[in-house]
Amino acid sequence: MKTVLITGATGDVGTHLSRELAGTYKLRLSDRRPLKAKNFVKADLTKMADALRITKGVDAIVHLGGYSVEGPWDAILQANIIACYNVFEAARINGVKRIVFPTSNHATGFYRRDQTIDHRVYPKPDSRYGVSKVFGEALGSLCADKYGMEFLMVRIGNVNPAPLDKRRLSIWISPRDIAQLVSIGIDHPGIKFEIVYGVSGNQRSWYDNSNAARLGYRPQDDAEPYAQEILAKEKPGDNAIAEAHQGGIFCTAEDVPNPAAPKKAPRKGKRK
Ligand code: 15L
Repeated sequence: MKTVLITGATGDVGTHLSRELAGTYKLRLSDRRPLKAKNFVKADLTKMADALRITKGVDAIVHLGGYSVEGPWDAILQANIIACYNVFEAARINGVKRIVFPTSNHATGFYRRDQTIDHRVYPKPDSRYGVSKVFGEALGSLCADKYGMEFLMVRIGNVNPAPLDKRRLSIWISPRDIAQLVSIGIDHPGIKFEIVYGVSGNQRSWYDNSNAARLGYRPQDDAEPYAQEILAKEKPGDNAIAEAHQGGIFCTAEDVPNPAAPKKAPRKGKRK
């Protein structure tokens, strides 16, 4: 059984993947935040020493750790650029060849919704966050060409048990479908550097995901059965730029609420 490191294991996607992949691989889970699990190792990946320690002796890495939405530049720089560099470099030093990198639909979020894009389009990030994902893709490409490392870049839409809104009807991916794609990334023998879209088989998809199909991806889910209920609830949007582009509000917002951020403690002495 392969030993697989999952960074960012306490996040939403990390939690889904740890559950879905538990019987298939020997998982080593890691995060900055604590997790009560025997196979957990705490690490701050902005520190190279931590990256070196947790990547030792694994067969593959699923590097989910990072800042997962638009936010302040320093947070993105530390979590998505410095930490990503440390993980890829630590993998190279420790001889770990295979990395699955969850990039994002926000690496290409400034493509319009009336366009269908495939894995060969040039990036059009919609945010600093999107730029940081393009950095990860570029660094992976360098490591593949220069050092013979192997990467599956999964431009994830939105992982959830069910799609959340109209935009997500086009980019949703179910937990079992993302697990299938990640398994392809870990096990497919021929991968050098590949980009795929992390979406289920959605009828409203904006992606030509033929590269994923070529690697054997057969999504089991489709957002369409949820469409009627979601569209009935959806109010017409008043942000024309967000509505026209695949990245939605990431195209205009300077900050998108980070569901993973620790809650602020209430100020002392403040009355209710
Ligand atoms: C992402 O890349 C984020 O990580 C996730 O939290 C969602 O916001 C998702 O994109 C999305 O576009 O819905």
